[in-house]
Amino acid sequence: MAQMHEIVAKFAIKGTVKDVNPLGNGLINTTYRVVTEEADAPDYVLQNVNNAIFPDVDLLMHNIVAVTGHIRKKLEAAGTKDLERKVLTFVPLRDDAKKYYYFDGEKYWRIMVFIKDTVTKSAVTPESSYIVGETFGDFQASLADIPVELGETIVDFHNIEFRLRQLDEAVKADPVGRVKLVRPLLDEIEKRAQKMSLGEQLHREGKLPKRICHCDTKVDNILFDKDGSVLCVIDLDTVMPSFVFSDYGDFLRSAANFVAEDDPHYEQVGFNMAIFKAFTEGYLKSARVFLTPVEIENLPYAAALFPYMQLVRFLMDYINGDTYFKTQYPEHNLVRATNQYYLLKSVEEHTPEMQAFIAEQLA
Ligand code: GN1
Ligand code: MG
Repeated sequence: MAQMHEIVAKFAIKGTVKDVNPLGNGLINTTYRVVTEEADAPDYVLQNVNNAIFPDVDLLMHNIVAVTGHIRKKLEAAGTKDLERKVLTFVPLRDDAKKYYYFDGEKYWRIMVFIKDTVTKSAVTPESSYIVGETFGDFQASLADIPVELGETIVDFHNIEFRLRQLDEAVKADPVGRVKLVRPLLDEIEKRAQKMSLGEQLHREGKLPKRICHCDTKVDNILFDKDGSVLCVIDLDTVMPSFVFSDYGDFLRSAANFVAEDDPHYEQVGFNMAIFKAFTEGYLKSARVFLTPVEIENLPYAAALFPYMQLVRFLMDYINGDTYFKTQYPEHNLVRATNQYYLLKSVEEHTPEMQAFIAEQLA
């Protein structure tokens, strides 16, 4: 870990480094906890940003610093208590207070303050889903007036037409001979391709705006306090302009599945309407003021779009020989894709019920 200590030393942190230990289970970046000696110095989170996935780390850190700074200002203005635990704080370099990442010639590094006594979850209750819905509505609302323009950290990240084209290319190339194993799933994807491209079509017709969204609203990307209340949203690499569907749909994809996204017990996969209802109620409470009728009307579409998109992405990675998502065993991406397919089917079955619930909320 000697090399880690040298990297940490580049940043303007307080205190003396005692230890650097692995932390968390993200599929993309690698994360460490930096433990400091002194009681009055915070611990830190050191992260190596995956440059293969995020090609423009400069733009990415510019987005993140703008977003966290904007949220912090609003929390301050509102007199929020316990502010340090409600927004991430990134640390600049010791010799350049304007720069928030360090390139060691090979890898990109950044450091943020470690927030103490937090709980992360991969499952939520209806009660916490309501609060999370409200949180993401607030997150989008509070970024609506950010005074700088944000870039796309991954171009076309949640563009389903683009993802389908990528899948097509993977199938044509078939680099590791796996296409023959996934024909039925490819057929299921193809059947729905037109319908699932609705968001992009509406956008082309000028009927659907892009707003600043989080774009990775999994339950594990929220820090909760010990009492279950939401502290803050983390993992901001994908904060960028997108359809509000991204945050709404991607949260439901992870939270309203009865099982984890890589659970191979497909008969247990399903869309949890209690979570859907609580989350939607909370989301509409804070987001109603800025959502357009087209956005609201298509929330059930968003609930289907994200299992669909993740099915496409996991399957594409399986076909490509597991080059994108970290995997623990050879069929991991196929299991994930199949799981998402069953979730999609369950969402589709619940569409009329979702529509009725949303209409009821607005009445
Ligand atoms: C990735 O790294 P992690 O787990 O937060 C991915 C998301 C997927 C998610 C699926 C940049 O997020 O889009 O929904 O895995 N992030 C990127 O678990 O591709
Ligand atoms: Mg993430």
